[in-house]
Amino acid sequence: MPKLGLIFPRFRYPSGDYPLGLALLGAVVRRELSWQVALCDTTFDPRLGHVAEFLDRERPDVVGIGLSTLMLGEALQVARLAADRGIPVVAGGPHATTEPEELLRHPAISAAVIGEGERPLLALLPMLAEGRAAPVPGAWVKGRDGTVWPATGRDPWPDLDDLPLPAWDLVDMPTYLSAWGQLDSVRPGLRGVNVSGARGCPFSCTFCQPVLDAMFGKKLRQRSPRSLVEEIGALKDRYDIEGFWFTDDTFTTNRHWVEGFCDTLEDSGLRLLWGCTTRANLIKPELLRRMHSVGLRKLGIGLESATQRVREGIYGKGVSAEAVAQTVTHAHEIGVQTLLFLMLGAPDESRREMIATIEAATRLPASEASFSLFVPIPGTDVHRQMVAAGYDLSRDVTDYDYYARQPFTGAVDRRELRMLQRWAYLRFYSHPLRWRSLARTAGSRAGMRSLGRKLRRIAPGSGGGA
Ligand code: B12
Repeated sequence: MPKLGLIFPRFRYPSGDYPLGLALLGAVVRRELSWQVALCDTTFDPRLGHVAEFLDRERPDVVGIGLSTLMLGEALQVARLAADRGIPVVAGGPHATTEPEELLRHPAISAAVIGEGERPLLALLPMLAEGRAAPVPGAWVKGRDGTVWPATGRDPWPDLDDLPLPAWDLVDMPTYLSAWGQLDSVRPGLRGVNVSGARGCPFSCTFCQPVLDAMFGKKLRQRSPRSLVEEIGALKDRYDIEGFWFTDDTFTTNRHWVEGFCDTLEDSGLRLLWGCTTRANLIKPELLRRMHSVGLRKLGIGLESATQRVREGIYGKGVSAEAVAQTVTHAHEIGVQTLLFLMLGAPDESRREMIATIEAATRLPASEASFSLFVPIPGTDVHRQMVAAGYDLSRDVTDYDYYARQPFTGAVDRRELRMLQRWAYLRFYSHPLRWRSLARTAGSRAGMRSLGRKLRRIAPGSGGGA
């Protein structure tokens, strides 16, 4: 029986978020092609030697690598290890979606899949295993003589309910469960896992689109509440989870669907705690109350910047600061914690504007805040706009570090920007509004572990923790 070797080359910023996309691909390949599948995940053992051992032990017929832009450098090294052993390599994930041509220029890579990988992979595997090359919907393919067939478009999976359960047996789930931290502020050390309920995003934030569009399309496609609750039930049976977090970009886009999900979850009797991310203008207090009644305890909300000029003029967010303040306050009153997403360092953002964002976030009764440094991801609208405005973004993307360094010089220099980021965390978490939850975190070993991971991200010379 032929074998697929999947590789998740996450060498930096380990986190408790398991490679859900790869686990799904593994399950689909097993079900549809009856191939064997093995998975090498470098998250908790980030060494090239670990990958080489995997390749020599498993001897896969084809290797599939999933990569975001942050993983590009290591992914190319991993591809070379496979090619040195004569194994054809197919790349997929966000970076393959936005830069397929660039990836195919690399001698070790034979195909790059655009967006959803399930259908293209099923078509590619038998072909690559036989050493053939031909056009495949949803993939860029390179022949042995260097001929390249571009993808004619995406080839999405038509019915999300028809996907098998992710192949959890391929992943080190016990380690992921203990490293998972999405609901740590609710209860430190809570055992949980991520789930995905939908694909597609109808919104147009310039720091994200059209990358998400290219991956999953503009139209929102949702799983039925029943299929989702079955997956959550299976996770409870197998791993005794206490909670879960939705990776969906905007969980409450469709209110009726959310109500249906809440009913189905309630009927299941599972009684788990959970969280999700949404836009502040898409969740009214009645819906929040209903979600809270079936276990919602945390909501991720993007404010990005408190100033209209940056939030709307540069990021095109389409959500007012007032809507964010209202939703955070309502959630607080109802008993749902909020995690605010903010960015510092837009191209010409001034120190004063950044301080306004830090102060606005600090005043809100949110339990957590994530102050990222703004980084223009290749393929996004804001990246294009910056290039048109004359910014030099030619820097090698393998040198990008989304947490600790900007690849361009903005109105505030890099050193000061990092200082502002550290000050933002200090200011936010030292405010009396956060004292209670800080005390809870400090009082437990799991809480301190999770705090340590977050602090490593902003510490001088940092390299780990997500
Ligand atoms: C959950 C999540 C995370 C988790 C980690 C998830 C993980 N296990 O890697 C956390 C919170 C840690 C995270 C961190 C970051 N993330 Co993130 N994240 C997401 C999110 C919201 C959901 C991912 C997911 O589970 N999707 C559902 C599964 C089913 O899809 P999937 O994994 O993409 O897999 C499908 C395809 O990509 C493809 N595929 C994937 N691998 C492979 C492999 C092969 C061989 C093939 C053929 C196909 C294929 O097929 C899969 C099934 O259809 C996405 C947005 C989104 N809606 O997808 C952003 C997203 C992936 N993240 C992004 C970014 C930028 C980041 C950060 C850099 C941001 C930051 N400053 O914090 C960091 C970097 C982390 C890192 N090491 O790379 C970008 C990536 C853009 C890019 N060009 O790389 C995305 C697309 C959001 C966006 N639009 O900006 N993230």
